Amino acid sequence: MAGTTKYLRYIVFAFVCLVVIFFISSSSTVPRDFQSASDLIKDQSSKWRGSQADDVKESTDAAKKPEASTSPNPHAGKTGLSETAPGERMNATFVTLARNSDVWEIARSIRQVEDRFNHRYNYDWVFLNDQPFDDTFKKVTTALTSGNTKYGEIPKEHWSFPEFIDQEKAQKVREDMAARKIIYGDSVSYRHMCRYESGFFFRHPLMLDYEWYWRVEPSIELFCDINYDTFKYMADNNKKYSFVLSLYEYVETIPTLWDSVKGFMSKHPEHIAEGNSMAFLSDDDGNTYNHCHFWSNFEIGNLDWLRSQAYIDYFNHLDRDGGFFYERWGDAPVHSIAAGLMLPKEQIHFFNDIAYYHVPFTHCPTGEQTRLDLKCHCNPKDNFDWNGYSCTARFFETNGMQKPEGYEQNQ
Ligand SMILES: Nc1nc2c(ncn2[C@@H]2O[C@H](COP(=O)(O)OP(=O)(O)OP(=O)(O)O)[C@@H](O)[C@H]2O)c(=O)[nH]1
Ligand SMILES: *[C@@H]1O[C@H](CO)[C@@H](O)[C@H](O)[C@H]1NC(C)=O
Ligand SMILES: [Mg+2]
Repeated sequence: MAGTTKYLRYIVFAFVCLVVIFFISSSSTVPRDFQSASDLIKDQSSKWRGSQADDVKESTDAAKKPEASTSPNPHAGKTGLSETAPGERMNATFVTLARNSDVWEIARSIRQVEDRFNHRYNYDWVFLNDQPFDDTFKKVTTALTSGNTKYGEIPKEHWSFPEFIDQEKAQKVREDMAARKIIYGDSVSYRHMCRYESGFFFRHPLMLDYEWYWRVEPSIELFCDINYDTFKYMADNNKKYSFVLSLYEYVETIPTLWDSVKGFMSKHPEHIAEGNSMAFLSDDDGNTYNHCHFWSNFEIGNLDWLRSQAYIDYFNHLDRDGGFFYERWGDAPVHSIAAGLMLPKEQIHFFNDIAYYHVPFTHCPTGEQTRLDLKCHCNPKDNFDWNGYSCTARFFETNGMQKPEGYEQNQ
């Protein structure tokens, strides 16, 4: 019994000591309380601007005057982001396919695109939906964008089963894919979405007014400033299609896609470009598909190319073979194969400086100076490009391009 009380006394004593130590240590930051609110904010913002850890430590040092906590930021004011960019605008628009229920997820995306790029350029934004957009969707998205917004309903014939599709067969496929737990394998609407993005969005009446598009999906993130007109870059450099992430497609969703592509190639050899990117798509000179594709939830591209006879013939050929419904062909491999075969390889651009996230992958530039200059907030460790599941290394190799600074640390 006496032993227990002794221990109890030790514990109480130890506790009192801890309280005293805590008080002494925390009292050393007391002068902070006498800093003005604006000094505190400056303090915090210098942390966020990424000034050296030493400066942050100094600011909590009781002996230092509050002024010592702010250090000149070498990056300050360099981008002039608050101003509207001078010069002409391109014939271009953002485009988003979305449901009314996606409003808050697309709101997040818009805010990021505006903050990082479009508040200087004020490009238009076209929203497309198989249902009429509701007032909330229109109100929220219009408030967030700096350009004109347009809301389009998709004509029924672009979002339904073509008459040549055998409904029973398509249903069996969905049941089978559901049983095999293939992602979106049982979804009809997902298939309409993929087919729409593959063959129709660029022909929507609202899109006919434009030459260039930038596709934006719900819940994406942009991690770096974009201080130049990406559409103009595409035009000036003779680019037609672009990407930030590439990967291997889930084989179960496209077992016969390449057979259909081969059928197209022999039917329309005139549409196959000299000096194309076949080496990106196939390891055996076109016999089989290696499943590499550009991730199409991000795209900056040329609408006139998608509206060209070559692309329309390609889409119609694939559509006829039925794989949008009898399998689950995605618009990413469909667009990628088109770009890979029908464009000279120099016309496909990798935007290393557009840092991007769509669940579950991140593109973050590996070069430190790039990230500092562009005020990036992504962790380079999250970059997917030089990982074995990405096809971006293959893109660099097939194009004879030099890999960006810092890529080795990322493998
Ligand atoms: N209007 C409409 N838009 C849709 C429908 N299904 C998907 N979308 C949109 O089509 C795009 C792609 O759909 P997602 O659900 O993002 O498909 P995903 O990117 O493959 O998969 P997640 O990992 O879920 O993002 C998004 O912009 C969606 O908002 C639909 O039934 N109707
Ligand atoms: C923009 O591009 C579309 C499609 O090419 C074209 O029809 C339209 O005339 C262009 N508008 C302007 C202002 O150049
Ligand atoms: Mg998505």
